[in-house]
Amino acid sequence: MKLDIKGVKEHMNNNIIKNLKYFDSVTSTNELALEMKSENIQEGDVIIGGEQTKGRGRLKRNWHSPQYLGLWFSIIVRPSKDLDRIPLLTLIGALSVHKAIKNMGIKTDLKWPNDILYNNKKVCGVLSQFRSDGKEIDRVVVGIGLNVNQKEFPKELKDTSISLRMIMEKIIKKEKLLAEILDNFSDFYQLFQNSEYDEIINSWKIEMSMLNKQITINTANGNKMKGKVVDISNKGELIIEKLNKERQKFIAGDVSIDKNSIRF
Ligand code: BT5
Repeated sequence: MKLDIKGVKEHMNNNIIKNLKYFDSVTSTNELALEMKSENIQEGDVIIGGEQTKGRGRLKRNWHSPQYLGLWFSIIVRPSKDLDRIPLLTLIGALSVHKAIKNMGIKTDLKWPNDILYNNKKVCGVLSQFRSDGKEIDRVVVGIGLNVNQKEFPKELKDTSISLRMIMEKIIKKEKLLAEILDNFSDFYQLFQNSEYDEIINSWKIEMSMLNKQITINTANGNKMKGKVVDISNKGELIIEKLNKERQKFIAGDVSIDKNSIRF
């Protein structure tokens, strides 16, 4: 069913989110949010799509976003922070969703940096992008894709994806859920603006099962590295310890937990 924006607003209670802008069909809510003229946006605008015809993942991957079956939206913020803190906003996006669905009784796992998994299947992905005018950040767009009411997925996603409906075995109302996610985002964003980074990272680490596990990380430039996850820095970097005990930080990458990984 189509999202009822009035219903979302009725459930929402925070100081950050100001305007919910709904489009029945968009190419990509992130794309739209990035393209809008500076004077037409403000912090706390949210662009929501009923469907996305060209939904995007990281590294130009596709994000399957069928009509009315999920929550496909982008939150626009204009933080007063240095660029190197921006990755934390991706973590905040995922944490906000994670907390809302935990409240529904669903226990999911946060996979650094941008995934929410249930039984190893992806229920949500986050893509943060920014626009800057020279040195200054003009806006950061935190794009969130949450599978809500799909009954099935296309062949290529079937084994790796899941929706809340498939988990709960019932149709989920999207309005209250979105309101809660936006309220959570607002709370975490306030911590971010107050530079309370450790609070954010601690909330993340509690819910992340890859801590202390052996993983392989594939970086955007094609490098592969193995190690044990030992921490997340307060800039949102994954810190791994290699066999020779040397530690290395990563700001992006695709992580897989190695089979037979031992929990230390
Ligand atoms: C992501 O990328 O997970 C980021 C997804 C962000 C989507 C939101 S929706 C609103 C906003 N507007 C956009 O255009 N994007 C954002 P990544 O980690 O690179 O994962 C992408 C991979 O996930 C794909 O290559 C597929 O394998 C898989 N995938 C695609 N659609 C999926 C879906 N609906 N559910 C689960 N997995 C999916």
